[in-house]
Amino acid sequence: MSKIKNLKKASSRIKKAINNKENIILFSDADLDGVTSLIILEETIKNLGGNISSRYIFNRGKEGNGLSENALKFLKKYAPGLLILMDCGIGNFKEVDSAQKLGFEVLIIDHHLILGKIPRAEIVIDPKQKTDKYAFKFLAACGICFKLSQELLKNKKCLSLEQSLLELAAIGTLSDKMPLEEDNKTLIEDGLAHLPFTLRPGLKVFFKIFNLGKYFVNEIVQKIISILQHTEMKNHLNESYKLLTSAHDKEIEKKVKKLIERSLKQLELVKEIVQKIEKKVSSDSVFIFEGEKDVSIDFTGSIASRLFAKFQKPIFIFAVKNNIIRGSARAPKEINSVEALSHCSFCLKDYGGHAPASGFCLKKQNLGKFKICLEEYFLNLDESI
Ligand SMILES: [Mn+2]
Repeated sequence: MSKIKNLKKASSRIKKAINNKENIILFSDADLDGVTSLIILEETIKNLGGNISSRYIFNRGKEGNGLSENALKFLKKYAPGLLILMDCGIGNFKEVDSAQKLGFEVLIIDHHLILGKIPRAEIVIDPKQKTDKYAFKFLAACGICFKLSQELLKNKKCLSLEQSLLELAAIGTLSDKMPLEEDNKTLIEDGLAHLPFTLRPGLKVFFKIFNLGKYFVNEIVQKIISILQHTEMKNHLNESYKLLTSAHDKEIEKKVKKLIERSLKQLELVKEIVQKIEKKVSSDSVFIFEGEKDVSIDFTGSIASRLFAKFQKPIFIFAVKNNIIRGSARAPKEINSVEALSHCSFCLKDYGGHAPASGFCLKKQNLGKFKICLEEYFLNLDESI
């Protein structure tokens, strides 16, 4: 079977960077797919004797989607070097150019839909590129990073490392709600088989708190996902990253219990907002379009998913902050949410994602125009079906 396009090329480039002691910068999304992608590559590169100059998990609410001028301002001190973008990047046309001007070579590892063109990065891995002949198109970013890790470790296989990275790939793939078939099915089955015996202190603790006699492995994994999917950020890293990479310390159980408490509170808040929106929805609306002032961008996705489960129609939920609107979209099978956003891209600052689930950002002044544009899009779609 053929390999994912540019996987080999990326592996050779990373090996060259390790051998030449170049700066390597790992940059990822803050959700669990992004964080597990970052850790998989970090631990693989370290295992091969490489050094990571900087890790940067971006803050969607503050910096927008993927690489930003703000992040580059911070990272430029590491140029020249190899900048690796994970679970993001495929829509960062301008920012990739800026990174190169600063002296970076850019490697994109993404799995989101291609938005018409491809950024001018040195190497782009995204199985959704038309020119990628790899048959399976629905790996999460962490699944691609796991395959890249295997390519990198080819002659230096270490079973315990591979198992430990598989555990992360399984968690990241499940958290991104990728289809549970083909490559994903294998990754998840293998990863879940190892998880109860994990050596990673930050995962071990969950199996201590949620007893395996009481819960199935996949139930515990779902708990891990809901607790670690969105955690607080400090110095461009989040608590999930810190927990999943920490050595054992006596405080670890206490820290996880705090995270559990916080995620329960967040869940309550999400439920409240969902109920509030449910009351506003009229049964004949073609799509749901609602904004909330106090909601964090981290939760627009889970609010949209809950509403989608109930109404089964296109959902657009957004947060408003400093005149900038960021939100999440969900859509039923017959509708491509990214296509809808792309139809209205003239009102948007950025957008991207997958057909059933995507994200968008715009200036507040364009909100009215955006809604009208979506109305028109869904009306035309209705007529053509
Ligand atoms: Mn992802």
